[in-house]
Amino acid sequence: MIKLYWAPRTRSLRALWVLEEAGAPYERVRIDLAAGEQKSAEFRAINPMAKVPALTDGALAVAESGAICAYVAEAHPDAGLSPQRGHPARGRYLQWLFFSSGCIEPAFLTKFANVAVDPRMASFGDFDRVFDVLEAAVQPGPWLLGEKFTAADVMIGLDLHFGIDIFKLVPTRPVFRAYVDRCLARPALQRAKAIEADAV
Ligand SMILES: N[C@@H](CCC(=O)N[C@@H](CS)C(=O)NCC(=O)O)C(=O)O
Repeated sequence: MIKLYWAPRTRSLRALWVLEEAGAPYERVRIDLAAGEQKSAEFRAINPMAKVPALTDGALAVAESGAICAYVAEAHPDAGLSPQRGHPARGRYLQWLFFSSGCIEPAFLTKFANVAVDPRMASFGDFDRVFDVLEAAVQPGPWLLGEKFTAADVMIGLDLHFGIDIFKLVPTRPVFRAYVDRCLARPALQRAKAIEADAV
């Protein structure tokens, strides 16, 4: 059975959400970050980066929330969270899965740190380009790939939710607001948030 190593109010929410969407049984193992449990040798054997989330499934271990989303989607094809190999939508699906760590997170970080980066050198170009491109991607809706919700919406939906509602880094645009609200209305995300809320 899948074991999710997680902590509340972290990027673990991505993993909780995708697992709830998949509807598959999983066990949660809470890592106490304040107590430094992420640095234990036991946990580092699962994620040498000493960060949550991380997941095991028998002998398999995977960390990085985007990779966890991809793994869960492929391990549970019946949930329809990823286009099959060879499907034309698979290219964009992979692109948006990787866009979070490749473009959105570094764009957030440079904005937080108020650091100017040459757009030709920065993996994300510049902050406005990232969110202009995302706006065009979510505009047709309801999801990134159209009618079908996928694991890529877990990554992008939470980035936009956090960027707009929590960090207040991304100016609210009507298209983003509507997309984030659709994400927040999903029962699986509500269950994931309830799991977090119950964890004191
Ligand atoms: N790139 C990783 C980032 C994971 C990450 O930064 N996790 C933070 C919580 S959001 C963490 O475990 N921090 C504890 C620490 O670094 O000691 C992912 O997407 O999963």
